Amino acid sequence: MIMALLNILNYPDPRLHTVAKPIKEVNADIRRLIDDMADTMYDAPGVGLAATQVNQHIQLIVIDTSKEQNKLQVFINPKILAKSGSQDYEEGCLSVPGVYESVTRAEKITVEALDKQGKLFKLEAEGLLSVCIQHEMDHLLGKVFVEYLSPLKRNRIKTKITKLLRDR
Ligand code: GNR
Ligand code: NI
Repeated sequence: MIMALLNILNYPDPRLHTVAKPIKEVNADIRRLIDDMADTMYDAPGVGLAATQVNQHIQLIVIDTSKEQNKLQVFINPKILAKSGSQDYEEGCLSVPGVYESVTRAEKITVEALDKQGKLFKLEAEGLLSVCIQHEMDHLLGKVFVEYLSPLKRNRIKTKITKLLRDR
């Protein structure tokens, strides 16, 4: 099997702030992108990837929070129907390499989305899966998790990553 690894945009790339459009039809092109995004996520490695991060501004997310990394979950045009509670989680992001910071989000969520076959499904999530879905849905809105941090922290992160990318 030939893998296609996609380039991941790094913060503070302005393209990360693009708002993604809904997908009209789950066709072969979309399924190819899903496969390439999954390969890219597993290779990184990461537990999630939003199409925004690979410069595709459509509402598509892949997630795998399983220990064995063998339970791929696909969310197309996801909508949060309900949320409750709150939790703090130390988040990281493939677009913000080497940065881990605590973010407060809803504890439990109910999400509706289309799967890889274009079939509507509903899911209740908590813990890491809930955090990850919320983190990825933010990407689709053009939002990166560092935007929850103070301007001081965010500026330090911008400088750190710009240097990291310059020196590599
Ligand atoms: O790989 C990832 N790990 C992670 C850890 C805690 C909270 C969120 C995440 S998502 C991240 C992959 C990523 O950047 N997805 O957009
Ligand atoms: Ni991310």
